[in-house]
Amino acid sequence: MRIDIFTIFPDYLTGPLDTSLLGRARHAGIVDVRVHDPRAYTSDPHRSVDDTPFGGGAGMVMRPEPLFDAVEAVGPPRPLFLLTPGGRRLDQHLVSELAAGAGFSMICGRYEGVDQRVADHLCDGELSVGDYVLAGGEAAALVVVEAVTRLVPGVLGNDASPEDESFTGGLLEAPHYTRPAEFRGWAVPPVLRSGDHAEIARWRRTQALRRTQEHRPDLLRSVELSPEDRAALEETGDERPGTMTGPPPGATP
Ligand code: JF5
Repeated sequence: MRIDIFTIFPDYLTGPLDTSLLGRARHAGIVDVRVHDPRAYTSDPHRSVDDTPFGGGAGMVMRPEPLFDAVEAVGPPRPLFLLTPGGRRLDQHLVSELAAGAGFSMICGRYEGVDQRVADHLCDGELSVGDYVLAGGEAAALVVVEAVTRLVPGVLGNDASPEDESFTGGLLEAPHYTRPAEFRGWAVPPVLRSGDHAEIARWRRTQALRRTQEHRPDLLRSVELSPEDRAALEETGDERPGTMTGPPPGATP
């Protein structure tokens, strides 16, 4: 997979791209991430990449010429996205689609703005990583690269597929625990140490359902729930033996 990134701050990306999973995947030749600086494609003596906005106003706007010249010189893989808070929101579905392709590219905008002709006549789409404003698209580009490349076969360090993890099946993950079995008085849920794998799978499903209901009820609406799932969600999760202090709500006195 090839991913090209256009940024006026290439140094911002080098550390993350050379580190950990992604660094190893690049070194192994599984992913080919190329960073390009539009400033290198300027021809004016000042090598300027921005200019004042037509119509007035604060801040500077990224000039179209260096971006068009850089993209046309490099011939990056398409689709080419402009990273901006106004773009299509990245989600795990889009991440999987990008991971299934041969590559894509991104232009990092700056918060003041990018000449509109870049979005209109150079890019194939605009992409957002969330409803907040960054100083530039660089951190957003790293989010996209990391989410996509971890799905590329051979990138994940272990042999477990990423299938089991958060958002697959549309639910948040069940909680994880490791040793010690008791830490500062907090015990690991006994079911996880029972060796009963069917019971453990049921417990994890229930935890995933309840967590999703609690933190992301919007996700739950697009999940197919079995009768067992519905039953697990209807229980409060508080019915540990010995903790009941009164009748359940609505009980007949
Ligand atoms: C940017 C204009 C680019 O802030 C972002 C961003 C937020 N979510 N996804 C991307 O990019 C930088 C800001 C304003 C253009």
